[in-house]
Amino acid sequence: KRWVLATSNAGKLSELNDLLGDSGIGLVTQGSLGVIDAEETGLTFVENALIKARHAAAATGLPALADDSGICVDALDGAPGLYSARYAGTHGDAQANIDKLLEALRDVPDAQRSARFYCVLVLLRHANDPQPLIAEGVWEGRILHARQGQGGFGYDPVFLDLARGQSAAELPAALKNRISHRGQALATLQARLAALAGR
Ligand code: ITT
Repeated sequence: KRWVLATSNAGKLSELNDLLGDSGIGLVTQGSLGVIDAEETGLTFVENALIKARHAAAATGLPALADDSGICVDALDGAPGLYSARYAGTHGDAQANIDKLLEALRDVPDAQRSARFYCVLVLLRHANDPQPLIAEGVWEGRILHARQGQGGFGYDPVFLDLARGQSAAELPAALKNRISHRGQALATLQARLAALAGR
């Protein structure tokens, strides 16, 4: 089976490919099919994921998977949240986004640096599918005072996984996938699909 992945984010693509492993589902990116990014005009992660999946399904005729995600910091009232990819102004500039986040939290002590990654996955079987499969995942942690680690993408170098005492960028990719917001969301989505298939 082939699904179009409604993303231009290479980090998401790599993680979702790893997570789908030998499931029999092959992801093809919308970019490789000549589909340009949808405008993310929603006010929630769910809305944006639906917008992206519908756009990709309509343009390609394939089932479409979309991931809308971000990092929510309590001391910043949930920011960057929905705007995580463009927090510092330029879409996808992880260096600038992290710099801005560290600056915003400069004088905030550890006890008040709690944060969570949030991910919504939407699977549309076709563009007019009235019953999208929707799954979410949450990963709790804390914002570090400086970058640690080289792996992952986005905010991973400054996101501390409390249970392991390492940043998301220090965790082996397979471990990050097992515990992350995205890993949890995909596991839930796959369980739903399996339940549907078994009906
Ligand atoms: P697409 O819309 O093309 O999928 P995007 O990067 O614009 O890509 P989002 O609007 O969902 O996607 O923004 C998600 C941002 O949240 C992403 O750019 C990262 O900065 C951050 N993010 C999400 N998941 C992350 C993860 O696992 N590790 C680090 N940062 C993450």
